Amino acid sequence: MEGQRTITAAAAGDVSVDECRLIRLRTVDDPRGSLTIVEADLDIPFAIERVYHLHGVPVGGSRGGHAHHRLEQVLVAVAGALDVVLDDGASRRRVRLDDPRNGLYIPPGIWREMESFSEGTVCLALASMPYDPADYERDYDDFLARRGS
Ligand code: T46
Repeated sequence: MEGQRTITAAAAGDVSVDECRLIRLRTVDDPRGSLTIVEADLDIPFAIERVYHLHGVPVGGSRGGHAHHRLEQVLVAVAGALDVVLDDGASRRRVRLDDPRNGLYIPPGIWREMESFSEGTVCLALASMPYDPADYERDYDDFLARRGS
């Protein structure tokens, strides 16, 4: 994880969607199946404070529609597939998560929407902070204004 930028809350206002990236997670394959590993501060660039997973989302359903002021996350489609739409107020990227060996790192300051869930999708989220409703930006116009867009 060398050379990566440390993102503070103050810097989150100028984070680009290019700073979201897929992390190929270490995986051990053998005849019994595969085992994928995530160690905090080793495989992903933060200490994990919280874990949750999304499941039972209707096919084609969507979630999200917010940004975070300070939270860093890694999302992993441990089963099924979904699209994550990333938006920094100037640019958008769509990333398909359909491989349990891939984690999508999302820094603070990025608007995200999750769409196009397939049947039986389970999306694991590894989060850098405890749950804090005050960390959410849920109004897209406010988000754009804060980003100066
Ligand atoms: C994100 C995407 C990927 C809690 O009580 N604790 C928690 O840790 C979380 C994550 C949620 N909640 C409650 C708050 C709401 O009453 O669960 C309910 C659903 O949360 P929300 O509408 O924020 O769910 P999503 O799927 O839109 O967003 C979630 C995360 O909240 C968010 O941080 O990036 O997944």
